Order: sequence, then structure tokens, then C-alpha cells
Amino acid sequence: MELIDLRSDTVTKPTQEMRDVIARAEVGDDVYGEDPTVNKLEAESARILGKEAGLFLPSGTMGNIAAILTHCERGSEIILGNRAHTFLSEVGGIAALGGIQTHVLPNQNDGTLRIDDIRSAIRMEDIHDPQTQLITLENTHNECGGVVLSLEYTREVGEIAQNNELKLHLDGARVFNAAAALDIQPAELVEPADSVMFCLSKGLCAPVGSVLCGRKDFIKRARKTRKMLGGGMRQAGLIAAAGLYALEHHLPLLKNDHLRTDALAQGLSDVDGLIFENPSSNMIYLNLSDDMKLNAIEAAAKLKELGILVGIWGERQFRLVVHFWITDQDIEQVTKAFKQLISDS
Ligand code: TLP
Repeated sequence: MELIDLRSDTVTKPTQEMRDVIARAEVGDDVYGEDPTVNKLEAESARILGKEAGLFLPSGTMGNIAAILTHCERGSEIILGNRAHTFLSEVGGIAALGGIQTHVLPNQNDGTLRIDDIRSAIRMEDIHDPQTQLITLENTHNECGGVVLSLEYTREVGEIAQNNELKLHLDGARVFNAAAALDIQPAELVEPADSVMFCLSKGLCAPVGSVLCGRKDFIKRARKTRKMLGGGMRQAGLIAAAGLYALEHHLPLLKNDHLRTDALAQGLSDVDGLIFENPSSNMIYLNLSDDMKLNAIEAAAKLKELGILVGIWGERQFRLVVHFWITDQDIEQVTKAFKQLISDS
């Protein structure tokens, strides 16, 4: 039985067309700046996001860490959310590698940080204080449910950063999902950010890679940080080719994932014992109600027997992520499996 894998959009395997472009890719030594396919991907990414330059990296984690290490000095402080991927899931990289302190603010359920919280977190000039250098936002916000931060909010935070001589970094692992959900151009959405990282290896379905975009001088310095982190790649055009293909062919399809996520939410809303918010993009965080005897691990094991893989995010919480390989038929099958799970338990 082929499993329907909803654990993450990172599980997406490349299409045959992608494998074909990988096989044909022109390559060179990218540490020398001589890989034409990487150069093309970096330029194309920057163009789409309205930034001056791009930098191809092996992962989103390295993209965020390289960005923050490039923006910030050792002993400085950054403002970010308590549910941010950078805070929760990047192995403390910015502290361990950059000596950077985090000033953590509560993420609201809509993924935002309260504007007043941001203002009061910015340090004054004082001999005792670390210097605030950066604010980071995440869009879409993963832990908050794949929620979408609005353009107005991003602009407001961008203004605060600018007025206080801070930089704004956007963890845009899924920023194209955000732009698709808002139905605006990605460049418009990320305009207030000094740097933005997006992932090719998630909903865009490329096998590997993320791109960091920003001003030319920033990217030049980030390239050196990437090298320090061990992320200088050689004939990386092989994977960059898949990224270019993804930007051209898969970017316009993200909307379909959102429609399918809505259809899944609709189907699951008829199932007792499941608690969740209406999705904003391509994911649903589901809680099992208190009267359900099963916990998340037991329920996930039963769902696997029914052909469905779900992400376990807590004692009684799952995450379901809809992606490139999930079909309308799969959505129906997942809904049926949940109905069966509930009726059997
Ligand atoms: N997210 C992964 C896991 O690490 C949780 C997932 O399955 O969702 N920023 C955000 C908002 C992310 O969701 C992720 C990955 C990253 C950065 C890191 O990207 P990678 O996995 O390429 O290092």
C-alpha cells in the first residue's frame, strides 16, 4: 500500500521532469562563483522577491542562521517569537555559532508579535545592555498553524525596524504560500524585509535547497558566512536546476495545495473528536478532544495502518501538511481514515 504522507511538505520527492533537468544541468565550481545554474537560480530568486541578490544554501536552517550571523555581532540581541522555527528548531545555532542572544516575545495565534511588545523589547543605548540589531518574522508561521502574516503587519514591523536602525529578517520558508494565500506578488510582501529566506524543498517540491535574498553587500557577506558554516557547495547546479524548474513550474500550483487543505478541513469538520482552526495555507494542526481515549502516538499508528502518515506535534496534537503529491482522491481517503479512526476508538 502506498502511504499518503502528510507529515510535512519536506517529504516531496522530485518529479520526473525535475530529474530530467537535473541530468542536463550545466555545472561549475560554485565556490569560485562558476556554476551557471546556481548563478541563474540566485538571480531568478532575487528577481522574484524584488531584492538585489540571492544566495543558494543547502537548507532553510542554514539560510536563517547565515542571515542572522551576517546581520548581527556577537553579544547582540535579536527579537523573535517563542514559536519561531529559528527559536525552536534550529538547534540553538544562532547562540552556539554566533553568540547572539534571543529576546523572545510571545507569538500570537495569528503568528504575529504584538507591536507594543516589539517596541518595548528594543534596548535603549545603555552601558549595561546588549544592542538590539534584528527583528525576525516568520511567514507563513509554521507552529502557529501555517498562518499568514499580512502585508500591513509586515510593513508596520519594517517601519519599526527602520526607525530604530534595526534590520528585519523574514523566515520565509513558505513565503510563496503566504503570497499565494494573500493573492499578492511575493516581492510586495517581502519588500519591508532586509533579508528573506525561502525553501525550494518544501511545497515547491525540489529535492534540496533554500535561497537567501537581500542587498548585494549583505549577500556578499552572507556568502562568506555560508562558507564558514560549511555550506560552500561545488557543482551545486545539479540541485539548483531543480530549484529553477520549481520556481517556473510549481510556484503557480501552491494555490491548489491551499484549496485541497480547505477541502480536507471541510471533510474533517464532520468528524467528532477533532479540534482545529480553519487553515490559512497548506497545513492543519489537529487536536484530539479530551474525550478521545487515544493519544497522538496511538492515533498516528492506527492512521498508518489505514495508509496515512501524520506528523505528531504533541501529546494530543497532529500536523497535516498538504503538498504537491497530495491529490483530491487522497483528501477523500484521509477524511475516510479519520472517520474510521474515530468510529473504531
Ligand atoms: N520546517 C520543518 C521542520 O523543521 C519542523 C517542517 O517539517 O515544517 N523555517 C521554517 C518556518 C520551517 O518550517 C523550516 C522547516 C525551516 C525554516 C528549516 O528548513 P530546513 O528543514 O530546510 O532546514
